[in-house]
Amino acid sequence: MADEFELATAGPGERTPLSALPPRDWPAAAAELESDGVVMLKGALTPDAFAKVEAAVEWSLAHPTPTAVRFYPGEPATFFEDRGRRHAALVREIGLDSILSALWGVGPVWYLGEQLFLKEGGAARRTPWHQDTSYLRMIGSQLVACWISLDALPKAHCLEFVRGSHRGELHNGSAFAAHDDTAPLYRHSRLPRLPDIEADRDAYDILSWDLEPGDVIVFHLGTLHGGAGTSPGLRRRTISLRFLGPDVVFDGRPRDEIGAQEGNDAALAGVYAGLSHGDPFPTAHLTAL
Ligand SMILES: O=C(O)CCC(=O)C(=O)O
Repeated sequence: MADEFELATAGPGERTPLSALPPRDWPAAAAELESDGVVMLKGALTPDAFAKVEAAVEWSLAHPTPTAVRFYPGEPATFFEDRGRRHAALVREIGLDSILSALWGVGPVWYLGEQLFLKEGGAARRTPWHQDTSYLRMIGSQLVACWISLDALPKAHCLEFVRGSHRGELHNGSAFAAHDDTAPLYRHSRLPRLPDIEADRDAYDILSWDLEPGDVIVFHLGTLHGGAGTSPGLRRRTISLRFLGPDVVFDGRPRDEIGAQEGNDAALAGVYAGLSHGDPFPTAHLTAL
């Protein structure tokens, strides 16, 4: 199953070197990612690469995994989410591994998997503010998502980021509860509850952009991010492809003092098994690019 998409549509995943990608000031982009926790790479995908991402997302939407969910099921607009590790070949073909090596200055790059979001059928609500590191047990600077929207998005509907928040504290996750975006995921946790950023937006340095097909946002998984609600008539398909590099180690701090540690990503329990705080991840459990 893991290779189904690769076999069906993408071939073996031939690598795209940095020299074949649109040129960029990579040191400047790397500095922005390090200081802000996020960088928007304008036109990072060639039209051919973008078409491949679109085909991959459409394939995934047509072949949901057993973990696919519809958030806020009582609401008329669809807010669909799914995750998997079915697009390593795509990553190589469109050059995301080359981009990350350029941003980090080192290899190797490992693929953690993809998460898909589909919002359609009316005004779908904002994605609650959160840090992805609340749902993972990983620490390090080389821990990022490449977030790609297949649909042109005005800034008001783009994912938003709190500048520099990847250097701040780790919060409890959002439970994605309909009544309260900050409702904690872990019920018995020492992690502080998420701040209500929406209630006090002026107190935060919030970044977002007008996006066109081909743009890629790279963000550190500790960066507070949220937003990207839709208005009627706007269909928004996005994919977040997640990666780690060699400086990432196991985060042994408990997420919940009593309950399960993995939040909504039980698939990672096997990756964490037997590790102590600060241990590197055994490469056998990771997808090398
Ligand atoms: O696209 C979205 O609405 C959410 C994206 C997100 O939270 C993520 O990629 O971690």
